[in-house]
Amino acid sequence: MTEKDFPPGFRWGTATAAYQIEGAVAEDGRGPTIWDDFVRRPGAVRRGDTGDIACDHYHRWHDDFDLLDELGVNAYRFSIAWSRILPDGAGRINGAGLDFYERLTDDLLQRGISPMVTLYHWDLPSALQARGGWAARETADRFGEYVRVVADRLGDRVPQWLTLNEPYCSAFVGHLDGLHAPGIRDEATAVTAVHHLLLAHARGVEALRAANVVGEVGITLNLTSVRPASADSDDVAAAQRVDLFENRLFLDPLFRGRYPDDARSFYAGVTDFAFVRDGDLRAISAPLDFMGVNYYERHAVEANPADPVRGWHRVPPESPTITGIAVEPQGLREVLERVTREYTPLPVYVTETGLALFDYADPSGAINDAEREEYFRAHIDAARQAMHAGVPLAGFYPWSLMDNFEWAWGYGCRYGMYYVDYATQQRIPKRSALWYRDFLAAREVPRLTPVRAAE
Ligand code: IFM
Repeated sequence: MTEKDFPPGFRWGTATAAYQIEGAVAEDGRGPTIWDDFVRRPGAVRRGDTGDIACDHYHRWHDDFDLLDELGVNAYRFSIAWSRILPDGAGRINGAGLDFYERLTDDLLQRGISPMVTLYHWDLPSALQARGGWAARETADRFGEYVRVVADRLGDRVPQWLTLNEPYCSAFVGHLDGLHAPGIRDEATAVTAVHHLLLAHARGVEALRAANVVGEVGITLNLTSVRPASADSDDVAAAQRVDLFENRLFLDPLFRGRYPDDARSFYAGVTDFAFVRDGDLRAISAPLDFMGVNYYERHAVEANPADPVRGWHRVPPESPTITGIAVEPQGLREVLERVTREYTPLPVYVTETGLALFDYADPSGAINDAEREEYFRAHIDAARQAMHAGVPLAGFYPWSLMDNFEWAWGYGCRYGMYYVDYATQQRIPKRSALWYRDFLAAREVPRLTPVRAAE
């Protein structure tokens, strides 16, 4: 790869999320969230780990931003914890929460690092879960009100907003698999949550537009590359079903203003979609400025003879990583090209991609994550190929800046470029961080100047 491979202004970043790094869960007026509750459920998270302290980023954020400088990135994606702003999810505003995220934003801008702010990365305020959570339509309206409060404070300076991170996971991993908060296992609730999350996105976009924010507005979906295990018509049909709920159930409403034709038949025995009201899909498909893609998985699907109508099996990969999925950079190229070809000409950002490992410090203290270095190299190259095939790719944000609370895994696996020694909170650059630093230095990535509203 040469420096000519990526256009000037390309955003090279990295990403984190509030609950995974901040800690300080009871400080400065923060209210509880569904994750604070879920981690206390016996067996929900490995070893009973919690995000109570996590990387203590709430107190160490300035030193952590020095790591961004050290890497040489010109962009950084972080999320705002709704319950730091509105401890009860609605109503009373907590100024200390707004002050915290204002400090983060201003410090990044001063460093020439462009903030991309995610407004919802899975940490719903508990008070809203008590009123039905994502199964309740009102939660979308509460999200719009929260976004308006944030936009009033930061709308004059944040260059890029993401309404939601990975609504697939919020809806299905949280409400069907029960592996994430709120830990529900009910398919009708999960599909209802899909719609209310998309409606929340719509309310968030409306709030940002109404506040005349200077920044661009987008959403991040985790997309998978799904293919049939064979040309057999049953395998092809099974792959289409998986593609429905992993990809099209989100892409179609956002970019075509309708649910896919096969959604109603697939969910016929589960829900009649009565939760969709007039005007919802028009609002959900309101124009955006960019699209975020998180990519982790390409997989083959075969039919399940025991359930030919709804069933499917994931073909186990030949070389699974510790989370059971294979390293398949080709899949990143496929999902990026699909978004551009089938859905939208908007600029696309890879807002996450990364590899879980059991990293450890060797006797010299070095963390030799050669597999992660290779993962990033190969995925950047796949993204470059997609760009040369016509995808308007505008940025790349490897997951993650540092090891952090990996949801149901707790601290049991690591995704960071910086190793976190949780006993001391020391951050140590892994081999992948040193590689990314050198990769960016070779490209002389310029810092980005902030956009500001006219005084
Ligand atoms: O850690 C998560 C992140 O919060 C959302 N995307 C996937 C990552 C790795 O599992």
